[in-house]
Amino acid sequence: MAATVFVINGPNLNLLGRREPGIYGGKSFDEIGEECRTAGRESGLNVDFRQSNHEGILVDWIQEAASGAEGIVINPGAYGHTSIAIHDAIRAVGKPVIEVHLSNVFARETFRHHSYISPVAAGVICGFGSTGYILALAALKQLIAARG
Ligand code: CA2
Repeated sequence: MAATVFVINGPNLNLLGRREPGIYGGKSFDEIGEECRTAGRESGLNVDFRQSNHEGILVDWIQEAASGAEGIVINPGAYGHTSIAIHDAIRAVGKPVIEVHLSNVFARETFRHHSYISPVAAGVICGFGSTGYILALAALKQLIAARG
């Protein structure tokens, strides 16, 4: 049976494709979601793709993954740079978590260079646009298999 994984997206990512294509690419949020679901189907993962602008909802979803998913891919958006609450939720979830950013945050403003998520993530992928989500799903699949 396909393992369920959550792909959790933070604030403003619902705007993808509408503005700043030079930084975040031209694909819409829905297009990236469809690509993730397709990649999941092809590799035996059931991808549950979500977005919220609210920190507490993101925390709720990470907690939900403890019983509802085998792993998480998260693009925390700007909350990655600020949120101790998301850091704590990931520490507690007991499932592998991979952090993704569309842009290369290290080639941008210094306030984007620090992440509260990276120290509690199994790995980080940034700078590859929407391909980063597909790479993260492939890596998560391996981490889940290795856990048995
Ligand atoms: O590169 C990424 O994926 C980010 O997580 C995107 C966040 C940013 O705060 C992080 O530093 C890096 C921002 C998402 C905003 O997305 C927009 C998309 C279109 C138009 C405006 C914002």
